[in-house]
This record gives sequence, structure tokens and C-alpha cells, in this order.
Amino acid sequence: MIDAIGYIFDLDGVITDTAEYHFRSWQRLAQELGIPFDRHDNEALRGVPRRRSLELVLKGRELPEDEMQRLMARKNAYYREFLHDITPSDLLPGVGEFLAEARALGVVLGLGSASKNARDVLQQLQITGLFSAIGDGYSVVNQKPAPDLFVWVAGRLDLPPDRCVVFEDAQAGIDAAKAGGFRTVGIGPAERVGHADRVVDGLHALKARDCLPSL
Ligand code: B16
Ligand code: MG
Repeated sequence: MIDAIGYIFDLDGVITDTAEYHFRSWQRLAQELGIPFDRHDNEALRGVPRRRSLELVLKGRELPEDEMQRLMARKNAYYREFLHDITPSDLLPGVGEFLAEARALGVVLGLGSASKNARDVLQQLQITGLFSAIGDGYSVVNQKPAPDLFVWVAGRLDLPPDRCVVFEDAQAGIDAAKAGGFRTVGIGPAERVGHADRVVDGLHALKARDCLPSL
């Protein structure tokens, strides 16, 4: 056993692929508003909080605050219709094995997601109990690329950032982790996460024992 190491995971794009559901929900809203919105537009929303996502969907159109709130609620209602369909089979490849191996090594696990629906997604995936700390869209005011969420999760794990590794698929998420002094594993193409300490296609390409920070 090793002592006092934490692995902190982003949710969408690392543990499961809710991006498709976010896309379909934003696209439905955009269609209703008469705004074109395709998969290419959606790429800019990866890891981006709900409010900033709406601003990007609106492409510069400015709306009163109460209308912004209504549109965010409507998109979230569309998104939540999809959540019922999520099952443990929606874990991305290798995730179950990676989390189990990390826990067997004695690594404590944390979640650091921008999503306000993160707890419900974990519940659907039936992995809530694996995490000693869950940081979500409600946990901090300053979202990624600010380091606050990962620092908050590390605090809940009772670990300093240099004893934790962050696994992220979004550019802003790697920026956030690096700003907080964490070691980083980027999931996805180098154009997006090439500034991480290590870059892989997914957790299936990694062994938990090979990610321990050098202390
Ligand atoms: P919600 P992550 C992010 O999840 C998604 O990638 C992003 O598309 C979404 O807008 C954001 O959560 C907020 O989600 O509307 O459910 O609060 O990658 O940070 O796990
Ligand atoms: Mg993500």
C-alpha cells in the first residue's frame, strides 16, 4: 500500500461521455431559438459551465437575465431527460478497471466536474461510493480554468495538490489543474490537452500504478 495519494477525475469525457447528451440538448434549444448549432460549435462547450455554454450557443446575442435563466433551465430539463438512460455500461472503456486498481493501491478518489448534474450521473453509473470527495458545479464560484474546484476537492481529500493527479479532457481543465499545482493526465488529442504532463486516449490506455506522482 502507498499512503496519501489522490486521483481527481473530471466526469464528462473522462469517466463517461455525456457530451453527446449536452450537444443534443443545446441543439434542441438552439433550433427553437432559430440559431444554427452543430457538432463543431459544440466542441467549444467541452468542460465549459452551463452559463458560459449558453453564451456560446447564443453567439453574441444578449438577453435579459431572467430569459438567460429560463433558457438554462430549459436546456437542463432536456439534458435531464437523457440521464435516466445512463447505466453502468456507459462508463468509458477501462474506467471501471482503472478506478478499482487505484483503490486497491490505496489511492483516494475525488471527482472535479463543472456539472451541476454530476452527482446524478455518478448515481446512474453506480460509482458514487468509490469517491471520497465529490466536487461539482455547486462547489465553488470560480470555474475552470480557475484552479478552485480541484483545490476544493484536494482539500476535501485532505491532501495538498502535489500529492494528487488530475485526469481531464478539456483544455480549461488542464489549465485549472496546472494553475493549482497538480500533476495532470490529459485525455484526448494533443491539440486540446497537449499541455498536460501526460497525454493518453483514455483511461483504458493507462494503469493506475503508472500514474502515481513522483514524490
Ligand atoms: P451542467 P465536466 C461539463 O462536465 C460538460 O463537459 C459541459 O459540456 C457542461 O456544460 C458542464 O459540465 C456543465 O454541466 O449543465 O450539467 O451543470 O467535463 O466538467 O464533467
Ligand atoms: Mg470534461
